[in-house]
Amino acid sequence: MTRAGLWIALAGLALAGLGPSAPAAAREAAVATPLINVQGRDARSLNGVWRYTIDPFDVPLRKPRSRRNFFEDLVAEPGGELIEYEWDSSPTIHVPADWNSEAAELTYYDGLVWYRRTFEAAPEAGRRYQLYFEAVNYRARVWLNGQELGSHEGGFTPFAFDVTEHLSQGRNTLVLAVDNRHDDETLPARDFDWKNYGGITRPVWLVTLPDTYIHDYWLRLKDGRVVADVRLAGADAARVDVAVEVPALGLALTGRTDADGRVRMEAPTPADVALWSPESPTLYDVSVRAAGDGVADRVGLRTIAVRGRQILLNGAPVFLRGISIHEEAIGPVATRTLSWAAARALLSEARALGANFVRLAHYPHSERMVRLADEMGLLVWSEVPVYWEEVSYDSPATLALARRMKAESMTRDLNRASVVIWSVANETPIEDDRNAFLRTLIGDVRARDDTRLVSAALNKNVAVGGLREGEKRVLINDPLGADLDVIAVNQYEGWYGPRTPGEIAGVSFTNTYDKPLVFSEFGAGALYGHRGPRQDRWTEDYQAWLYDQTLKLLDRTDGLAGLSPWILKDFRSPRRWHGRFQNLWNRKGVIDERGNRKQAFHVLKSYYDAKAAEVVDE
Ligand code: GCB
Repeated sequence: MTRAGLWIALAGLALAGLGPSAPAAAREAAVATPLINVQGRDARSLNGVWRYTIDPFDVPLRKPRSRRNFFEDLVAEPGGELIEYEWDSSPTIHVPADWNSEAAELTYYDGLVWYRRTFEAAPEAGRRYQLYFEAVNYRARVWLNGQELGSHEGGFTPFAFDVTEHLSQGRNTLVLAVDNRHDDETLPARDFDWKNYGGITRPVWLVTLPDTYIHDYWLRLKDGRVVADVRLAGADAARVDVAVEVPALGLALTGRTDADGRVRMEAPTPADVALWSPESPTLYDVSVRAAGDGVADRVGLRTIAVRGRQILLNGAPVFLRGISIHEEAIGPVATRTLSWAAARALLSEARALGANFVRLAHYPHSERMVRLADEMGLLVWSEVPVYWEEVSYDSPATLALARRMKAESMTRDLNRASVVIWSVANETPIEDDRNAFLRTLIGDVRARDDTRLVSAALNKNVAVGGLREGEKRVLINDPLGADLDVIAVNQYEGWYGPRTPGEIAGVSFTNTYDKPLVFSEFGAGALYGHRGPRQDRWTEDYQAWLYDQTLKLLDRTDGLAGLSPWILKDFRSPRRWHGRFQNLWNRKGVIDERGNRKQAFHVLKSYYDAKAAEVVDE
């Protein structure tokens, strides 16, 4: 199939997945999302040692000439033509990894890097093959055996190519051009407060599929029923028998796909279902079978909803004892790429803090993180990098990109019980273009998933004037609040601006919406081990004082449904220049980069331990 043909086929599938009742806006947004749950399939890892070469001037892409086209993987013949590269002698790099952590000279490299690996294959007739990338930051162009398969933009979501027509018997050469530069129309745009780790940062797979295969599925509770959607793709997806089974519940759903390869099946919720919750994160073995294909998964069943200012998990009020987390491993090297152990270490530290909720900021984290959150009992806030005011809110291309990113992230994680809040943005300006942009995104999210909550981390609100000395009242009245289920606010009283933690006592926040309120960020920078009078910035004591005062402010705030302070761990950020305390690290972690706990960790832990012991009023 040609590249255009492939995308048309996939776009058709995505449209079908939205269902007949999807509103027009969502139908326009339909995009090609890749198949899901690769590890539940016949998937071969293409991780390991690859070759790389930097290309800071984008030469082969701008001025293609055979002797330097990396994707052709040419080898010079003795006495032959000049070839100005040699893959087999190029330096090596791990996949998955960010290139910055792989070689000292790449620590601060932002630009184009070429990657190559070879692999042996023995494709069989009647099978389908897909190359699946869990994430490449930021742009990727992909060639297999010299043929360009396509490209992908966005550093945190999966994409795939059907390579059935391109795979050779024997040796195959896979080449990627990976560019991590950002501009005004990318997401995020040019300025963001984390390290722009480049590269093939998440695993790569070659997936073998039957000619007709299970593309995606979604099992959830809805209105007292277990509902399963399954979408098939490939040669013969129409009018095929499908079965979804949860043996431990004695549940067997069966159905037959429609002309588009889709089927919805449902049954009453079994009376003996053990609902998923942080206290008891039950996951059920689930099997999906159709047309000779089969996929296994482990899925939790629960409901999430709001009632007035409360968030209800399985019908009962829940207080979100949260912490924000960047996807960066604990340890002095601080890589973006998380092994299972590194992901578990981050989430274990959140559990040790007494958290039942993690804000996975500011982009979709790896599938490992959400699968572990399912297993470990942590509720998840999942976000896309529509971040700060530099985003081009008036750009149709940027909007299309945001819609695709959100769709890719959602489709991947629809079966994860841990994910309860879809966030569409962080700290965006109150202006018409932004409102229209985010409303479109919110419309898409609701059309794709009517079983979860929608939020965005807001920050600009109106301070009320004419108050007594030392008093500051903030009305949370961003107009976007009308479109959200959960109002979330980032605020830095006592850190940015002239106020100190001692003055937080005069601050109050009033939520003008009759909706749950979450403080999605607050915090202060502190260098681990730097102690002193609490008035001194950058001491652990200042940070602990700010936590203490802010938690009191939160307790005075009506309708508070949770918090996710900024942040679990100190993280790399090249816009944090203070030579003594930062050295290109954002120091707002309650643990440092090696995992040492600061004083604020203990303040927050005591608060969470007390909260966990409270009975939330019905
Ligand atoms: C924010 C941003 C977060 C920053 C943080 C800070 O409001 O949402 O990405 O890292 O403040 O440290 O300033």
